[in-house]
Amino acid sequence: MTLHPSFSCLSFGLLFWLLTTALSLGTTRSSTKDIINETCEKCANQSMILSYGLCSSSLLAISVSHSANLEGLALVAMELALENVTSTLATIDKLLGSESFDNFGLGCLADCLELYSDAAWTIVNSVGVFLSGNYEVTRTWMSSVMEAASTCQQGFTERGEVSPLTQENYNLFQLCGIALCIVHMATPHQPPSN
Ligand SMILES: *[C@@H]1O[C@H](CO)[C@@H](O)[C@H](O)[C@H]1NC(C)=O
Ligand SMILES: *[C@@H]1O[C@H](CO)[C@@H](O)[C@H](O)[C@H]1NC(C)=O
Ligand SMILES: CC(=O)N[C@H]1CO[C@H](CO)[C@@H](O)[C@@H]1O
Repeated sequence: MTLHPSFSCLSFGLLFWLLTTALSLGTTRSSTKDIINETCEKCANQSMILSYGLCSSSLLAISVSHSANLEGLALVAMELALENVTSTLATIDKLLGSESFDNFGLGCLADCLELYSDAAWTIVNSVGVFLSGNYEVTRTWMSSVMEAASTCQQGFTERGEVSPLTQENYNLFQLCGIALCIVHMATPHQPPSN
């Protein structure tokens, strides 16, 4: 499988560029207040499915997040999702070669490989669309990646099998959900007509 080296290069190139972009977006704020916890709390409050713990620990670990505004945090979340997808592709590749799955399991893994390959490009394109200011399309695409994680998970569980990608699917679902929530918060709302 020759997919992964190119995804890794893409991911690392994008990481550098993104963090630079996130930093420059972040420093446009006059005061650099750390908004990570507050943002994660709002997202967890608004949604039954998003984890405050995963949100804050994921974002707190990236140093640029601390000086980022909402747009910067959304980019960090998308970059983390892309890194997860890249490493999960390598995991799926290993599982496919492990000879420990029957035909049903191999079929599920092949489906997941395709879902995750598509997800990588969807996230890359979402970043581009986000930077061009189309937050609606960004949200639609990030929610399609959440669906991809669910679909990968369901492949195994439909037959009552335990998915070997349960943790990976959960992490991707959460990271994209967090990105989606932050992009939503960053979306300018119609001013009330008063
Ligand atoms: C954010 O929350 C974490 C625990 O979730 C805590 O360790 C940290 O001190 C908090 N940071 C701020 C700035 O409140
Ligand atoms: C989240 O919900 C809790 C409990 O309802 C509330 O105390 C807290 O202020 C909320 N946080 C934010 C950031 O809205
Ligand atoms: C392999 C990898 O990058 N996994 C990460 C996916 O995202 C979660 C949540 O941020 C991390 O805890 C994992 O380490």
